[in-house]
Amino acid sequence: MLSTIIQSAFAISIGRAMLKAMLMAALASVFTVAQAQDANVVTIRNFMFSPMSLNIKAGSAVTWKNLDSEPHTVVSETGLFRSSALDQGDTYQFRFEKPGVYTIFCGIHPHMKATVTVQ
Ligand SMILES: [Cu+2]
Repeated sequence: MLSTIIQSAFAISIGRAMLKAMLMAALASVFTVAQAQDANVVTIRNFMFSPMSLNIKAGSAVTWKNLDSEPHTVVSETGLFRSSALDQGDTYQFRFEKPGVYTIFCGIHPHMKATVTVQ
């Protein structure tokens, strides 16, 4: 009798633990997806933007981060925005409200180009 109670209590606690683990896994995957969609980060490294083309939804922000020891800027070809010189580790953020294809370049090294496509 007692062993039955202990066994079923054990079974319930195992069940709960599994349920909790499954719930945590589900939450973790939702969180990862949400983060991935939100984190539109373009890194600047070796005088290149990476990724060179980025697709985002209207209303999303893009963050550029300079990893080079040389300063870089982030400039929109149409003059929509222009960052100040970003030193190593500095970031610049711009939120794209309107759909379109935006060409970005570095004002110091104009051969450095990238595009942001806003849907
Ligand atoms: Cu540059």
